[in-house]
Amino acid sequence: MTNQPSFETIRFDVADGVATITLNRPDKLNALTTSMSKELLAALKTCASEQTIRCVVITGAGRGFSAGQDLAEFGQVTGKFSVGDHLRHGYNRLILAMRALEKPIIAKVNGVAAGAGLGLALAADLRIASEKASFVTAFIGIGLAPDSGVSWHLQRLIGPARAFELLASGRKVRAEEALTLGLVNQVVSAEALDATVAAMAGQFAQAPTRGIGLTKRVLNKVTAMPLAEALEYEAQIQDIAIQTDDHKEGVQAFFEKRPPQFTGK
Ligand code: LHQ
Repeated sequence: MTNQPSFETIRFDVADGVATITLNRPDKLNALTTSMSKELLAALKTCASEQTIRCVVITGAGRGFSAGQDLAEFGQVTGKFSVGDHLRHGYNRLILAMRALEKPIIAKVNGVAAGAGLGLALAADLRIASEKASFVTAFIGIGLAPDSGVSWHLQRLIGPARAFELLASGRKVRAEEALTLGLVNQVVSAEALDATVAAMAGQFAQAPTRGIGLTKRVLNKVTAMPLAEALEYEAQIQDIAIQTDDHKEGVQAFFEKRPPQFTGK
């Protein structure tokens, strides 16, 4: 990739097919501002359009992943402000862009993920957490209901009763409990987090990207379908997947008894 966009509130680094987006307001635990949401959306657009990017990692600088909406910025709004519009123009677009990105997204959860920051972590395809990570729904702490897709993702991941308990109490869930609940895929020591995620992202960057993208498309779609429709949708998507170069390469490599060389096409 030649022209990497430059940002103020996030870092955007691309190397070896992996784009790493780092929320970069460490003094405020990477609390999300309007400019940060805009920059995140722009970075995700680049991830979608740039063919050489085959995996995305989202993480936070410093000791937090993200403490959610920056409450100082939010506190400054006056006049005819609509929180609904704030969500529609900001977090809703961001969460939808993450789900629509047909490339794997790993949330590297280095520290606390709260409110809309939790929303970002949950909208990723996988969550790898440091033992120092924690998860706080946070909305109820300021008298609010969930937003940023947290209601939708949380109850699918851990079930409605557990989701309700976490949303209604706002209590902090530490990494080990998050693993037991199914909120994260893996917990590793803080020292091992970078290497664990780098190894996983490196594997995804060599994987059949279109097949992974279509997998994501199927999972997104079938969740709202009855079985018969889901089966039909799978059949339609498989008609697309079977045309990819990586499918042909996978079958050929199998018969030639060699490791496949996937190009992501
Ligand atoms: C913060 C924040 C923060 C600003 C820590 N903002 N500075 C959408 C639309 C509209 C409205 C509202 O919301 C939403 C979606 C949402 O995200 S709602 C949820 C918003 N987030 C929260 O309510 C979480 C507030 N933060 C906390 O509860 C704690 O900070 C957590 C549990 C995340 C971490 O606790 P600690 O590890 O003890 O850190 P800390 O509280 O000491 O924070 C460190 C610094 O970060 C501190 O600044 P300072 O200058 O005093 O060192 C905090 O003020 C700042 N910070 N969260 N959301």
